[in-house]
Amino acid sequence: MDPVSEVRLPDIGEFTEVPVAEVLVAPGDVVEVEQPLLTLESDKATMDVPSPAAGVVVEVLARVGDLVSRGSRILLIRSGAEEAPPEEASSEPAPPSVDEVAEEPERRVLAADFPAAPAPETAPSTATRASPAVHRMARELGVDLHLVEGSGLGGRVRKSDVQAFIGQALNDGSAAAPLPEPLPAPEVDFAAFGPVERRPLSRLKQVSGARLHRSWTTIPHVTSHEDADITDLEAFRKEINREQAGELRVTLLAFVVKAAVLTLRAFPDFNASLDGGELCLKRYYHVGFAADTPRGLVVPVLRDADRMGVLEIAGELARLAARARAGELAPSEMQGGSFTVSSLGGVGGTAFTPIVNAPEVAILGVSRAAVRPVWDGAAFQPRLILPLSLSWDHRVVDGAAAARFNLHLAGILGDVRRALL
Ligand code: CAO
Repeated sequence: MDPVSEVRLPDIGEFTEVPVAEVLVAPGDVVEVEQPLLTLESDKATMDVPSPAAGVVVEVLARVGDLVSRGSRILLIRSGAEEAPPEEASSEPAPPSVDEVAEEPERRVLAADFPAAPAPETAPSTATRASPAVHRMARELGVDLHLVEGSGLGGRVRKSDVQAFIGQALNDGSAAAPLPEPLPAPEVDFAAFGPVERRPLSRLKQVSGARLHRSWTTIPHVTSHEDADITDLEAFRKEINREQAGELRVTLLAFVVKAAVLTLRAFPDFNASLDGGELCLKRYYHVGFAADTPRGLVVPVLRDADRMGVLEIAGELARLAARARAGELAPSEMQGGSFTVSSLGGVGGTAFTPIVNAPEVAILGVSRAAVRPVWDGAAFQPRLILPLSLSWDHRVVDGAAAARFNLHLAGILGDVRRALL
């Protein structure tokens, strides 16, 4: 039988009566030389107490909370043993090792599922790989200790490891803690509340819905609103339509597209896409427009709108809208857009928040024009006012630029002579 010896606390420098924060071994554990036995935690420092010998732990004398100093008895160890004595072995499967438990997938899942749940203030179990102080530090800084490589004995994570991990994360841009998954929609038995009818979503709605959801959740949207006085433009439009004598119907949307292209020329950041860390500024002006069809929303793209006059734009809009409603658009007719206009003017509404058509940077929503009283400095005048709602990606542009964009656009729509400038 190998001799049993006492393990006492070695010299720990100036520290005396230091609380035991964590006991890392239990009777029957096989320990190696230098394997941490205890963690001590004072106000100023946290330290592991390594085993001076290899052997089997016979009895642990120190408990969490005990105050220990140099020479305090920590545990009894049967030195020289390579493995646990046969009488202590059981038919139960061996418990997982410290590392196995620490890396156990379930533990990660739980940690990710409940990131905001406070960790217990009691001393952690032997399954953890860091002292309570390090756990507390990691918790305060939002660091998942499972991701931190420990440089301490047996791979234990030290404060310096957490600091190094944060420094690295800040450098490589991965510092932000992953957001928790949104809660799934609650499962409700609607039929329990009254009669219901179920209808499958069209394929188009499934596809466009997924894209809209992606845009809405990945792009920081802001919508800026502006009113355009289109009283004169509407008179002009009617005059043009009279001249067309039914050959071509020029809708307001054609003027809006024309004015939008001229505004994009003046504000190129809105005719762009984020591409990696760069902004890809497009030198082409392909304007998509949302079209309501029996199958759902589609966005045909008017190519090279900058090379067209209003009449040509009107003709192209009518042609593409008809093809959209008939479900005849080719994929190429819905690709390559650099900016989108979504007009609900023919339907109604005073303002709305269009969702940016990623990877574009901005989308213009157009609501229904209405006659409103506008103060001209001396009296209220009845003016036809068109509400504009520009949604934009705040990663690329800011509010001042969006407000200027809208003012420029409203200026052209308010006086189409500006299109000549
Ligand atoms: N204010 C007042 N009247 C408006 C208007 C506005 N902003 N925009 C259009 N109108 C009028 C038109 O002038 C037209 O009247 P007239 O026949 O007297 O000229 C009437 O409303 C119908 O216009 P329209 O909708 O047929 O034509 P359009 O060029 O304005 O729009 C299209 C074409 C394809 C964009 C449209 O049919 C459509 O599908 N709109 C829905 C877009 C949509 O769903 N957007 C939301 C996307 S997010 O879900």
